[in-house]
Amino acid sequence: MSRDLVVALSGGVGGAKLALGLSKVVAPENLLIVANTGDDFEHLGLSISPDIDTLTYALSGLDNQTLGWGRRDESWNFMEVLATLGGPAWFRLGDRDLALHVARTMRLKAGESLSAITADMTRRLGIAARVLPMSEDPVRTRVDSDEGLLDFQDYFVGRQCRPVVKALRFDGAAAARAHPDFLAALASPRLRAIVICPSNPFISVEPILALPGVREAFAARTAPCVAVSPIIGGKAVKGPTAKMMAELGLPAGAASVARRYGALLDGYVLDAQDAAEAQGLSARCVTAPTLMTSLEDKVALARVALELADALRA
Ligand code: FO1
Repeated sequence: MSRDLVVALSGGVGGAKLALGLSKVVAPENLLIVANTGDDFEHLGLSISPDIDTLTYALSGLDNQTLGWGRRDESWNFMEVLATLGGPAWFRLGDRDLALHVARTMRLKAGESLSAITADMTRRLGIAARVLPMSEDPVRTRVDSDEGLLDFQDYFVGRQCRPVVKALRFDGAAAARAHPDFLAALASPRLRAIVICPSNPFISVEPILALPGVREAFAARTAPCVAVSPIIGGKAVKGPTAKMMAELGLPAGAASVARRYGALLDGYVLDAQDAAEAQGLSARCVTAPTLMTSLEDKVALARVALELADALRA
């Protein structure tokens, strides 16, 4: 049986970029992209799954590359009128983006599973790879901060990551079931590689790892796990990763993320700027350009990650 199945863990903008790169080099039937749902929340009566949305838009080429979230070619009439009616305007939903949230909410209320809805919507948007929510059960990241216990989007968008993070909680994770297709893929004899995308480890990857059975599945893996550093030159490409590391008392830098993942990692891809950080890491390290601006950058980095995994498996 040939080992051709790639399982990618993704959240946020960096994750979606590498997922797009992977989707160009791995046949769609061999690529499973597991999406973090810890950022999900209910807003305006809508069930919103930001990391699924960011993946969906990136993989379908509909993403707003300036904002990093939401759609390109967007209009904001709904938000404009909502504000005049006294509705909350802090979390911005574009007119076209809104349709996705309304359709998802309607189908969830009708009893359809999040994974079935996601499979149908990504298919309709021309995406061949599989985007799979990490769980069908609710998991909610909450931020224990100097401004109190905050829902994730309140911290991330409402307060623009300003509060000082003391701890993160993944409410519901202990009772949630990792999606069975995710666990099955990790245990598959077809598994070629697990790729942890350059997402924020704390808010995008650790909610996935917090699901019962996931860390055990990683420990029993029969194929290498490779992570791509979300830190370049000691700074996060986007978002609060570096700030969170400082506030959580972790040394800044790419090596700190690899140490955080610990024994889950067999390989680690760092940016050339951080080559010195590879010293002393147990994972096999390679350096490569990890800033992804063009599609070519994303494809090249995906190839580096998979080549490292293939070398580790040889
Ligand atoms: N991020 C913002 O910084 N401001 C927003 O108004 C905002 C709206 C939004 C709407 C839909 C969606 O799927 C994502 C949205 N995001 C927004 C990004 C979101 O908060 C993040 O993508 C994740 O939760 C963190 O990775």
